[in-house]
Amino acid sequence: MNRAYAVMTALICLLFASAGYADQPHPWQLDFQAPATPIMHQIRWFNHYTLVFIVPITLLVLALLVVVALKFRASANPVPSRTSHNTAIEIIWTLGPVLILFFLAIPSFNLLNAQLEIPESDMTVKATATQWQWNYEYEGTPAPVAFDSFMLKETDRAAAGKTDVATYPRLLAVDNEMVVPVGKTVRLLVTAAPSDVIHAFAMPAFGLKIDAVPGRLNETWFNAEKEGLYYGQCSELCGKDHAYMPIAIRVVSEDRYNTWLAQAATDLPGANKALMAAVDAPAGNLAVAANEAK
Ligand SMILES: [Cu+2]
Repeated sequence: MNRAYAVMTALICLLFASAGYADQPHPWQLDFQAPATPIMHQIRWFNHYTLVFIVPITLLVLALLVVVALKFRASANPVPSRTSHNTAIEIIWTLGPVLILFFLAIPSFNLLNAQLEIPESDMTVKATATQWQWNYEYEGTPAPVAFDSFMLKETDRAAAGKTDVATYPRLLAVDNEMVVPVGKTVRLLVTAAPSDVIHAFAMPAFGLKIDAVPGRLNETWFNAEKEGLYYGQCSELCGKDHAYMPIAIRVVSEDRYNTWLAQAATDLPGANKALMAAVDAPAGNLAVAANEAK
């Protein structure tokens, strides 16, 4: 029994390991995408916690409706009760919901606080939305690093070295990903270009969703826990190509990030190619990484 369980677990791990590197929605997915930041862990926990209240309440209301419809229907109950007050019941149905709301409000405010209170950050990236692409600007770097990020065109796949559709899915992959180091607190400034429209920066695995408004600088943060390639989308209807301005964040080790950043200032395509070669090549490099980790 135990052995069967272990085999099952191993199989499931293998199944997800292949898809796990690029964090994106899966066919028939239930629940959220796998969390990759502390905030998303908290959101996921709060979702499940809320369900503990919602499910019994929904079932209770359904049961009451069924009982009332059957027991008090005109044919079974020709003379209806004329009761208009019942102090005990009124106290219960006032205090009950107050208590329930109290138990929901406390963790809800905690979560809001955690999202809105930006911890001391290690770096700042400004994301600017335009119809219909994103621009990323790294603040406070030795040399300025800023670039546009467009959805990857199918015709550009081969040239970009992004032929693997599992890692670089259609409609989600981009030409230039935002690159950040793992385990670092990234302060994210989000806006839209002047005289553009409202967009929204959303990254489900990070629990991030914030409006990009022209003339307004919104601020949020994330701290990615594991390396990988994460996908999100513009989440505010912004015109005909709203569906075609995805967001891709590549989380890499600090060393690789620093190497990338240094090269990206002068040669972004070269920096991206070098980074991809380092992280995408599976077996060989993983073994090297594992050895380095020891
Ligand atoms: Cu948009």
